[in-house]
Amino acid sequence: MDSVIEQAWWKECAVYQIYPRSFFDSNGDGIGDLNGITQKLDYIASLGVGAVWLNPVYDSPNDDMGYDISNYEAIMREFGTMADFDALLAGLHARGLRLIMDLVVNHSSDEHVWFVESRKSKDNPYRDFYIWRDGKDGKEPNNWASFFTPSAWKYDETTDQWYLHLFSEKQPDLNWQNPAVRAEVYAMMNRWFDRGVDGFRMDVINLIAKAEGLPDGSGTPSPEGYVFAPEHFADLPAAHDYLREMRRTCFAGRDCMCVGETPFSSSATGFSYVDPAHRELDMVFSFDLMDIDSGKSGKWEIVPWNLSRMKAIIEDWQTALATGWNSLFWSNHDQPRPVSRFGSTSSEELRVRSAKMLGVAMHLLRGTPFIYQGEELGMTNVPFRDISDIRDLESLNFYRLAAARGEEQKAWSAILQKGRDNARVPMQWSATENAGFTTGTPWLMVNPNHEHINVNAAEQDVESVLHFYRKLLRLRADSRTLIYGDFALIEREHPQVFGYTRSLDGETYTIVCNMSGMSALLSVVPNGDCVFSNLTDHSGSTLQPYEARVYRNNRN
Ligand code: ISL
Ligand code: CA
Repeated sequence: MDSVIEQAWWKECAVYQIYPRSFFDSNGDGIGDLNGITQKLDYIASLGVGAVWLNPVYDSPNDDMGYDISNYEAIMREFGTMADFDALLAGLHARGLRLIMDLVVNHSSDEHVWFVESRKSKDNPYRDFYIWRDGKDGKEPNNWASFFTPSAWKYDETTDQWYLHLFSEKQPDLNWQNPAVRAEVYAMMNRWFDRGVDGFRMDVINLIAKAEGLPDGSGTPSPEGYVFAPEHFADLPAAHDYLREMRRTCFAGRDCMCVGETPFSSSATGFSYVDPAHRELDMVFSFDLMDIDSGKSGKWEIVPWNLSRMKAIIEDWQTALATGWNSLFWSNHDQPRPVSRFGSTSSEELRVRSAKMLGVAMHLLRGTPFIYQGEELGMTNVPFRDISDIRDLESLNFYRLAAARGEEQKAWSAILQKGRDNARVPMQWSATENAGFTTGTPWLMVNPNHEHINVNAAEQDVESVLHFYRKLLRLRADSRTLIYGDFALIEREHPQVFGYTRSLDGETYTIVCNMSGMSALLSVVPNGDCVFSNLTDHSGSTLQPYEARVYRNNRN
């Protein structure tokens, strides 16, 4: 180990991500809630994680499922009360679990009082909390495309100006150039810290600074004629300045962590955020792996993923952040289910085996593993019947635009593979109606496969993905080498096997994973004993389809 590597709780634990709307409904209204999470705390603790990250639980009109916040210091009514929140926090802390909150401050809801004021008049004290511009010849101030709608601008009649929204029209971008905005955000964060939360996951935090003069993007226009221009809003120097200011103002003297979601960032840029020399963030969520099956026009242009590219991405990030720290994840609330995407659902046996293999491949890398709810069961993508089953605005907007071009068939097949609702259907607790998630009508359909993929069934089956995940987390938690050891890629040219070593103080772990549905011959059988595997028979130089093995070699 690099002796300069600082030890920290957030490096040693795994984090369980909870999408509160879909975790557990305690009062039968079909919507998951805080009390529902509190009722499941023993389950969460049983996984062996050390922290929980909650997707946004703040007051919100839910245009983008809580990522449009109308009050940063109130709990969404459907999720409960501040007293429920305090009870959840106390319950987590009583079990030695830390709580990481979502921080969504690139934008607010248009129903936030700041924006309600801001849009009233050009001289309103909150006017400069957002980014307002005059139109050009009756059109948008520039050609920027938004993530969710054709244009990133919305005209507002009251003052005859346009406001910027990189996401939906109900998510106006905050103006971080304004020191008053920054002061409000930092004060709000400090109040949450004072309440006892242990960290933040920072939504699109590398987008908070926009290029001076808001220049037009020069890339290829969308069919609607707008240009997606991250060169003018991602990773700008001012974003680093703001994050350093935030670090000083909110984190000094606290043992808290932050992980920034950073779309578009390269590994070099990622390192610039987590570089211990001027630590702005503790970790970043990179998108390189999540974009591995996206074509030039973005996520909906689906291309097959390829193992050599996957190895290159992982090696790149592991190497670039060797003196920093990585986050490790196969999915989250924005991504399809990993077993459907990178493993196999062709049989029940292979679903279980490949879900376990993916866990091994990711969690023993150098970094902090994040587990998205249901991953520990090997939950799969969802057989949505048609667009009326979908609730996510990203998929709905994409479908609407595609339909206008007569391409709804193509759009639908892309939504089935990559739509965000695949991850957002209710957690599968039991084989009973609605997967045991609610006694009412769930806000989003449950996956019919809850009849065999569910927590109850997994608890009773010693061979389940769930039991395997518990063992995997324990393996990592008990080993300094697996936490802090150096990474090196092996089986570099192998077309099926992803392999690497982790080494510390003379001990080496070797991890080999067959990422394919065909048996694979290892070029070299690793030294040492096979101490962990997803198959009971794990000898020799041939890996079965989706087999994973962990070897340990200790020369001391
Ligand atoms: O979800 C995506 C791809 O399907 C991304 O484009 C996503 O919008 C982007 O990664 C930012 O995500 C975050 O901010 C969004 C919110 O909708 C996502 O849920 C959140 O994770 C806006 O707040
Ligand atoms: Ca509820």
